[in-house]
Amino acid sequence: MKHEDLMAGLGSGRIQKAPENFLGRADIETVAVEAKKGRRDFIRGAFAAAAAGMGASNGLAQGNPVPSEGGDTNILNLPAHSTGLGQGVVTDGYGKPSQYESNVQRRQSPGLTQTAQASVSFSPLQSLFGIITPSGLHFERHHQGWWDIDPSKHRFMVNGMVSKPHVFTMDEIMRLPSVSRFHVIECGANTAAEWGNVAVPTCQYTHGMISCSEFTGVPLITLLEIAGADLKNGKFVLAEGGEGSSMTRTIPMSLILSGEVLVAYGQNGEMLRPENGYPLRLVVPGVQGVSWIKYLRRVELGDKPYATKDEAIHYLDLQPGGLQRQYSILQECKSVVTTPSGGQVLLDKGFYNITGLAWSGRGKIKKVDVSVDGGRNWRQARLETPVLSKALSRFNLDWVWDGKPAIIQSRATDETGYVQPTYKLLREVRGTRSIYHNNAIQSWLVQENGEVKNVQLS
Ligand SMILES: Nc1nc2c(c(=O)[nH]1)N[C@H]1C(S)=C(S)[C@@H](COP(=O)(O)O)O[C@H]1N2
Ligand SMILES: [Mo]
Repeated sequence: MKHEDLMAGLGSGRIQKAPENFLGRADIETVAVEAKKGRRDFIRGAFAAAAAGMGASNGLAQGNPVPSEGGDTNILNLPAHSTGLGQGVVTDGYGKPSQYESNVQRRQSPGLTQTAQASVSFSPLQSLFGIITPSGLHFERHHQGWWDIDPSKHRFMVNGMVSKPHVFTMDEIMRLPSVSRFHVIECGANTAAEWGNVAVPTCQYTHGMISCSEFTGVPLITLLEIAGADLKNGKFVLAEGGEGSSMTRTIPMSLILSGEVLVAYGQNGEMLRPENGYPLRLVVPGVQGVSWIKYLRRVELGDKPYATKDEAIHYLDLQPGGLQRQYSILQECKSVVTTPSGGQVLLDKGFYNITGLAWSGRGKIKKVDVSVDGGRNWRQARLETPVLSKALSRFNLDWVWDGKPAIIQSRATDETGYVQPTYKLLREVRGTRSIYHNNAIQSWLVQENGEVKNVQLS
């Protein structure tokens, strides 16, 4: 984009935020109740009502505009913060976001499940920058509720095909040589609702079961070696969670031998959050979220896959011919445009920064192409640094909206050359009745009135 174009566009390109930025908790509950009664269109209606009722309270300048006749008091008069005394240090021993950002929240999808202990909350992707998910906005997936476990009593056992079975305390683990790495975790069921057709209105709900953090911990291989693991005959590790869900997953030894799998206690520079497995969780880069066992209490080394309940009857991919695919643990290359995205409203013609996220369970992102005409023409987006393996990557692209309908898509390619598929291509192979591993290209329709809608192209 040329400098003159940018300057000409200043003052235009305003965006109204997606409705979850101003839907209150009570509104969400009403939506959930109505959805339970089978009123599927109610969700959409509630979002529309919230959008219509949005006032200046959301902290946007468009609710507090610069008067065209001049004389803007916001620049002419000195505000209190320019003349008075601010607040002192340690007003809050653990800082919080601004009061004007209080609607940036992880949220439960209205009507998705009736039990909060066996549910999901989605990260507000449309409100985040860069690649790191603030820990308080990390998505959550619990099968049996979350706990805040006393680390002094937490134990981690290594047994199975090992010569010296060992029970570690947290102190022991945290004394060992540690590594810190940035990785993305995506639930295998991310975007699950969209397999058959468009189901949810905004990218928080289409793609929000994903988060990216810096994790700190000890490579699992180190702990196995301390326990005298039989690395010649041991081919699989069973990892077990400590809370009531008895979440157990088989991890192939090949992933562990590379040193990539971590027994982690740190997340974004501090201890893990209780919702994310405090005090110990498994980090399995590139692999679907369910294998990232939280409240990790045991690993067992064995010589074959364990076919646990969460591998034999859940987390299967139903194929078009009726067969079930098992152990499809890798998260393939995928991307999503987070702005403009569903529920947002473009208020002007003119310059917009198209931005989004891309990732691959196979390694680094090589490039992201963006289309604004439903896939006829593509332009390569700018990949922002750092571009890390098995982590989120941020892309940006300049765009001038001419006020006509536009269909915005992103298509990611990873370093292995794998290209993110269209819905048409994915459904040819996988059918429409799957739950997991939907990595299709997402389409957002910008309508002439500026409203952005979730659509699927056939
Ligand atoms: N112990 C335990 N570990 C677990 C789960 C669980 O319910 N219990 N859920 C799994 C699933 S399905 C996902 S997607 C991730 C979610 O991790 P998060 O809640 O930190 O986002 O944790 C996995 N590990
Ligand atoms: Mo998950």
